[in-house]
Amino acid sequence: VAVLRQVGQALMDDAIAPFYQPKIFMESGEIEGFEALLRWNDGSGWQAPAAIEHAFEDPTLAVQLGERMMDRVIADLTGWRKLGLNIGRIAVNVSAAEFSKSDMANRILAKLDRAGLSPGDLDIEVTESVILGTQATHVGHALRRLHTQGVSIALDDFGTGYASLTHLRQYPFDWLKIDRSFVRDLEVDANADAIVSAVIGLAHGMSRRVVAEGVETVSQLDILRRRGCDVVQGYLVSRPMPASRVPAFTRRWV
Ligand code: G
Ligand code: G
Ligand code: NA
Ligand code: MN
Repeated sequence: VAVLRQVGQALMDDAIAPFYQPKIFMESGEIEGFEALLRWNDGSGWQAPAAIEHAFEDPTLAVQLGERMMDRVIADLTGWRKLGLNIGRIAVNVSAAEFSKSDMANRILAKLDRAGLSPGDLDIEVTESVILGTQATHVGHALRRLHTQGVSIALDDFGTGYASLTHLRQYPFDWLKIDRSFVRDLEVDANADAIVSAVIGLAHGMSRRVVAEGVETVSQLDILRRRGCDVVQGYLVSRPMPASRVPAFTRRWV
């Protein structure tokens, strides 16, 4: 309860903001896009959401946090476009509770349209738990509607939850994100390597692409390159950064 009140206050104080972490094409080295990650300012600085994670389960707060993130992402992206920066797509994480409103897809599409952005500018990341939740029907409908309009859909933390391979046929995923626990063990665990290779083969066989999360070392990068991974994300490239640092990063990177 204290956490929920804290988050409500943070929303009022404008103390919720996206940080951005780049995702890089393995082959060309170009920026594929950035993942928007929620940060909140507790008075001592910008914090990762661990302490307020329960807020994502509260239907009202989850919707408010999601709306705030989407509004901030759209404002940031609009500003970067005006500067002529090639930012790529922005990926936004969406929690199960945000799908409880059945018009969720249309609200997102309308926001993009009002800002003069296109659905192709946006990526939606969902975890396996989102598609297994009580809102599964809404989720399926919303994801298909977004995908039909050109929004990319990514299945986050792939391989760590309870989703079955059946979901890969039922939902329109463009991307599988290999969870960072597999990437972390790549160099020391042949089984992690085998799983990563199999996931990449599975994705490519279905004409989907793969992002490896949590890439921290050059040796992990080398293994992922040999396995045919499409895109990498992790501290090796950059930690999540405030919006103000994205233009300089983008200019320096190309
Ligand atoms: O850096 P990191 O600690 O940011 O993120 C922790 C967890 O919080 C991750 O599982 C991430 O997917 C999730 N998360 C980060 N930002 C958001 C957001 O805007 N919405 C939702 N629903 N989850 C987020
Ligand atoms: O669940 P999701 O994949 O959205 O969460 C992303 C989380 O992973 C965020 O908390 C982000 O800060 C964190 N993260 C991003 N890159 C790295 C990395 O290279 N190493 C570790 N340990 N965490 C990372
Ligand atoms: Na994510
Ligand atoms: Mn993830």
